[in-house]
Amino acid sequence: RFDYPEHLNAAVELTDAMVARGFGDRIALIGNGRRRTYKELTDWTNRLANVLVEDLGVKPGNRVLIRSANNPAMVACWLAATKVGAVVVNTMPMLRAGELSKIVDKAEITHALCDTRLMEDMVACAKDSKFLKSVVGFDGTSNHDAELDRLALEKTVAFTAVDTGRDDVALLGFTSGTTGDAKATMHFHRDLLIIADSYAREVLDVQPEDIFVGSPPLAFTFGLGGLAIFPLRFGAAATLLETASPPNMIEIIEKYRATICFTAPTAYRFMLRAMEEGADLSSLRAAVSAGETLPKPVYDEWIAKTGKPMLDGIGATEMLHIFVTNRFDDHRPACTGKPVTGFEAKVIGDDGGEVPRGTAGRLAVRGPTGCRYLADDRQKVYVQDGWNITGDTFVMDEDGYLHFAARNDDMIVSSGYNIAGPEVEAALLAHPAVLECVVTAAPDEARGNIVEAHVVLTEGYAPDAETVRALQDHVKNTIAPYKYPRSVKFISELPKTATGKVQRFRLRADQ
Ligand code: 3SK
Repeated sequence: RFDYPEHLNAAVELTDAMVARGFGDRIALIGNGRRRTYKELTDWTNRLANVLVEDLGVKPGNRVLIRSANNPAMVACWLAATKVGAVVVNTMPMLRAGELSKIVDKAEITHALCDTRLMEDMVACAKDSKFLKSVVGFDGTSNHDAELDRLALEKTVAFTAVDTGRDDVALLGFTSGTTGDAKATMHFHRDLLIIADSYAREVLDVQPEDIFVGSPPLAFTFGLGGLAIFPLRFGAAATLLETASPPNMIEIIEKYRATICFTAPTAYRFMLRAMEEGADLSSLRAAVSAGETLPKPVYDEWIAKTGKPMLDGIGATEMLHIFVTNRFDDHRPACTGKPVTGFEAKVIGDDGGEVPRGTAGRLAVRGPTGCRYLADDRQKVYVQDGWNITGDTFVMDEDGYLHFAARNDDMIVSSGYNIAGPEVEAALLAHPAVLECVVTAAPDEARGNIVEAHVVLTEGYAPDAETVRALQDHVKNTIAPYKYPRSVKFISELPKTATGKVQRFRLRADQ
């Protein structure tokens, strides 16, 4: 089904090959006030690729980290690094030095390309790294006013991409493990095209006239697919927002008449309210919702207001992108749908066997894009006979549709972000006011869930608003700010079993 030549460089397919196919003059990327055609993007990535090889000494297989918010320069860096045969790790701008260091160590990153506005934590991470030998800044605002840009401007636009194989690793997708440790899955050059040729082609039927908009970071494979790979694969255009708040997305949808949106239900809820105030979202032909469960009222209201279904889907970094989805002509409320063509899904019990329809169990998925952990014992546990055992409990109904039931681990999904509870606990415990703590998900109207901390205070600290603020600021300064506990509750002791094990469920039940 996904029949690619043995020699394949995904970045070439998304740039040079698109120019060769006649898309050169079409707009590929819009961001930071500028539009880039496919020809301009191709030339830009080739210049950068020349710098990576000639000036930075990047060799095929080297791991290259990119640190940036969503902007065209980040896309250009990712494509350039892919063209030179590097294995790319895209990272979110909110990550702190400690979080970057875990990634650098795990992936053995040798080179980092960093938006100059985000250098501080990158440099702090590089200082003590035994792997990272070069950090070069680029201008994320696309004014070409940084070292990487200056070097690129001196280069030619001709570059012969490294002759990578279709099964060479091109990308490491990082997610925080449930304990906050760094885990990554490896993706091949062909995987980057498969997600476009399966989900984007089959479900979205992307056309060159489409204009994409959305909020997920390019560092999250949901964003990389939805805001870079899908548009570029089909000669469409992507709008990239460094701050993809719902109002900013609405502005872009209205300005460019965007047609396909990728975001989480939280943002769609905001858009529904904005429509009542006159926001014009009529250009949208596809609203893709993933990252958290889509509440039935949002699904219903979207259909009522737009006449089109919102496409709820579930994906995973392990599988690169969405593998189970609703479709325009086949969708149900409070339902994630059926597998994307080329993927299989089943619901299994504790013994690994499939459970009867209507029974809850672990969702397992098998498909061409996964699942290969990087140097991780998880491979033995979570990948069985090619099936990736996800962290989600689902029910498959009599008709084969999948319905989300719960998460199985300590991951908290808030506004589409996966937040590992134990990582927030570790950050809180580093504050002198915290004697013990447990972090749970608390249901939230706007965000789906929020991070809630249950804190036993050290003697001498007051359970007041000032302490709450101090703890929240401390977490924001220690790990990526989006992980901070929006709710902090003070308790006199943690509920524990006779053997001293914390009974998290009792704190959840208290909510
Ligand atoms: O559902 C998700 O969280 C997801 C993860 C990675 C890639 C795509 C998606 C939708």
